[in-house]
Amino acid sequence: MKLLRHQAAASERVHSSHWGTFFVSGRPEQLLVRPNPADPDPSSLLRNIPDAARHSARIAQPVIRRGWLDGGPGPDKRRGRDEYVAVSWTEALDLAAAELQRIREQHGCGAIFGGSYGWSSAGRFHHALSQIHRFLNSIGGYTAHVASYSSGASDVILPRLFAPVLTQRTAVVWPDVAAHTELIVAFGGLAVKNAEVGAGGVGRHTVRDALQAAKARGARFVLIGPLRNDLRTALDAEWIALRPATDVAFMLGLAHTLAVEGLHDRAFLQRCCVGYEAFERYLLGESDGCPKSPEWAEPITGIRAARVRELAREMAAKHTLITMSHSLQRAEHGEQPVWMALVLAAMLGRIGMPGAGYGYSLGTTGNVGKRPPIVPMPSLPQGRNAVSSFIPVARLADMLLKPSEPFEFNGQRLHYPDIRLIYWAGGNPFHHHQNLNRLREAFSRPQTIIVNEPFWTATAAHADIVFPSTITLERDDISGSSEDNFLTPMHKVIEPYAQAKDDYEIFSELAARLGADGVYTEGLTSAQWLRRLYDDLRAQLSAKGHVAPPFEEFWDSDELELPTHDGFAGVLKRFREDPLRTPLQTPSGKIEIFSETIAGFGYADCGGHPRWIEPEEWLGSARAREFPLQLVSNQPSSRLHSQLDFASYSQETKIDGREIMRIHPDEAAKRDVADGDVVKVFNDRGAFLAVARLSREVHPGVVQVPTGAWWDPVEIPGEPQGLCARGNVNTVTRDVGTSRLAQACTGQLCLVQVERFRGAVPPVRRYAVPTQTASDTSGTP
Ligand SMILES: Nc1nc2c(c(=O)[nH]1)N[C@H]1C(S)=C(S)[C@@H](COP(=O)(O)OP(=O)(O)OC[C@H]3O[C@@H](n4cnc5c(=O)[nH]c(N)nc54)[C@H](O)[C@@H]3O)O[C@H]1N2
Ligand SMILES: Nc1nc2c(c(=O)[nH]1)N[C@H]1C(S)=C(S)[C@@H](COP(=O)(O)OP(=O)(O)OC[C@H]3O[C@@H](n4cnc5c(=O)[nH]c(N)nc54)[C@H](O)[C@@H]3O)O[C@H]1N2
Ligand SMILES: [Mo]
Repeated sequence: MKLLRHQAAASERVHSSHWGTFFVSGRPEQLLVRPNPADPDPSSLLRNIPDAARHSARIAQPVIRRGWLDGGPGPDKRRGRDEYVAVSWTEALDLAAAELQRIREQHGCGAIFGGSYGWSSAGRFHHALSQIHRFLNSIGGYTAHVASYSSGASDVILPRLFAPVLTQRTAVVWPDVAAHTELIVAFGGLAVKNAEVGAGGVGRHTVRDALQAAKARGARFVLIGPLRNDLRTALDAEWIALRPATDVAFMLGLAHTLAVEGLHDRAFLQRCCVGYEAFERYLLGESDGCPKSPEWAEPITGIRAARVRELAREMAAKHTLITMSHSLQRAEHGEQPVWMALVLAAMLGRIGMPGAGYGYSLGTTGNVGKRPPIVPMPSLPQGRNAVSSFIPVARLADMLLKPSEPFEFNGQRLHYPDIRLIYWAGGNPFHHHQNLNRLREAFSRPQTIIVNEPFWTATAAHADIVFPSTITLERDDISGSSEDNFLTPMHKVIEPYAQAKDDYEIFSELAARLGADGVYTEGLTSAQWLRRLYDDLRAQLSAKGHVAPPFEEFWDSDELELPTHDGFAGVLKRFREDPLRTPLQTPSGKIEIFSETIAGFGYADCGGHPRWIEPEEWLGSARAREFPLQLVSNQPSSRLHSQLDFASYSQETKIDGREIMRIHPDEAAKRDVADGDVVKVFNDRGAFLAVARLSREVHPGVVQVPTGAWWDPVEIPGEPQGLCARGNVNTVTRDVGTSRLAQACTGQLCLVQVERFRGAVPPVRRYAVPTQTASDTSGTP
């Protein structure tokens, strides 16, 4: 264990973010940011920090929506279109506490939706999600959510087949890839830009170097996906540009070749897996009369059968690693590719060998595939939630629009709770959710919506009560990720903006008004909490025989490097050696190629083994006649989701404030669209504007626009639902679950049409207070 110092200048303070550690100094309006010199590949996202702290997008004081203030709580279609009235902290806190109390008394705590999904900011103590959950638990509980937008399908299915998503993230570690892998078949790629971030912080960015080391040793890369730049050009990858959403058909073609040519590892399938026989009957067409041969797959995927066959043979001959990005499962029937890739890796028989097998989600963030620390990172205890109702996270709008209606989830029949109050802190549903016009309708239903936010996001602009939160630079904290072995002090660098308060302070004030401050704060200041969290970590380390320095020494350093262990890779190695003595945590103790449990649920959209199920929105569906382009809405390269979208680096990747849409030149020509034209991207759910960029790195039939532009629908003639002028992709995505099993987010893909925008182009509005704020009655300091 080591304390590290990196010779920060006297004026600099060490700080951290989801995209890395940095040193900061300078004026709040224009901060000077220097990446951690010990980081071999610091993230460019740091360039969004200098001008963020005092941007006009900051929320300056507590505000109340005019309609709520005048008319009281209740459903209201003006949400998102109303003006705001500035009030004092006391008034806002009194109103919010009284409303929480009213809902609690009249409807019970289950009527409060506090799931509050979102990435929030780095920092173990001030982590907004931990704070809001602890607060709501202290006053009686809340309706929660399960799983994530990132890996909602895998979160549910992988533990039944292999291991929980968090566990399997170390199934294959980067040092082993660098040293051993001969062939990397990457479904959805291994985009280095995605590895720039990691929830909680990234001590060292190591993915680029690991890929390069594998390449230098002679590893070959195959990229399977619609976009060429999902793998670095320096890796000389072969690009197999298949139609999006058809990977399962492609994989079945590979599996079929392995099976008929006897290239599958029968011994491994026998020893370490269950259910191969049932799957093979489907694969060979014995159960349904349709062999899943490469010829069968070709018209679905668009990939020549001969190419599939060659690749299958090469995969069997080499030390092969299959990786898969989360994106494939953030789509209709997203459970299937996750499962099918596991089956393919099992057939190759190298699961549990270093640098081979199945590296699900490797590369999707900077910390997947690192050796994890030997103790969990410190975290704020959540208390106990006395309410048992929950939703799968992406069923948010369904819950609000269909109270009391039944739905299926993971073998259970549940009912949507009747939500009267939403409280959000640390997330942006008007970024992350699909079909935003529908979400706006859903957000008109509750009686009250409360949001804590540092910035005027579309979510804040749909709330009734808005509390201005501080950003991390305005408070002391400790950062660290449970998958990374660096703990970093985050020093307060600047004073809170205007009247902003820490979430901890806001919730303490509310808890006090609701008679729960003792439970929520335990009588501790935030400085005392930091010390407690650190001391807990110290005690855990000490129990494992490691001596960590006292808090003061840690606080004076720049990083604490923690010891690591071999993670799930080590577990899999032992499992492979002796599956009976060291079983997996699945029902059979083995890898489940056939799952009796899932088969027992009787779902038509997710059966007992993986299969090709045609989605409703793909290039081969009837709907594609009307909306013939598949929109890939992937993660942005210049920001984390919607965070700091207004800041300078994010803005550099736009044109006149609008997102860029990449399109193949042939598709552009069909539509008379030239490079640089403003285009309308639309379907029957909505429309947004973007700027066309012609690119041969995009599969024909596909257009790509990154997520993260702040939703800003402008009402113009001829566009009854408005048109998002900045280019938020979720204006057009589809709000439907992956299947009855996981009910997960399917936002990555949807069908659209594109045309040159011929009207007067509406300007992109400034990132600032939505509509006109009534004159400040409280007096901003
Ligand atoms: N179409 C489509 N949609 C997608 C995806 C996709 O691939 N395609 N991907 C999905 C995925 S994987 C994810 S994870 C989600 C991400 O969705 P989110 O996690 O909701 O997105 P963020 O922009 O990170 O939102 C975090 C919010 O927290 C606020 N915040 C930061 N720090 C603090 C703080 O200290 N206190 C408070 N109160 N607030 C704070 C930020 O200002 C920001 O508004 O999006 C999903 N949506
Ligand atoms: N810079 C940056 N990095 C990030 C984030 C960010 O916002 N910014 N967000 C982080 C988060 S929360 C998450 S969950 C991860 C998400 O990690 P991922 O889900 O892996 O990331 P995406 O960029 O959404 O998708 C990766 C690629 O998948 C490809 N793809 C889409 N559909 C298909 C398909 O049907 N088949 C195949 N073969 N490929 C397909 C697309 O070409 C896309 O570029 O990224 C993390 N990293
Ligand atoms: Mo995510």
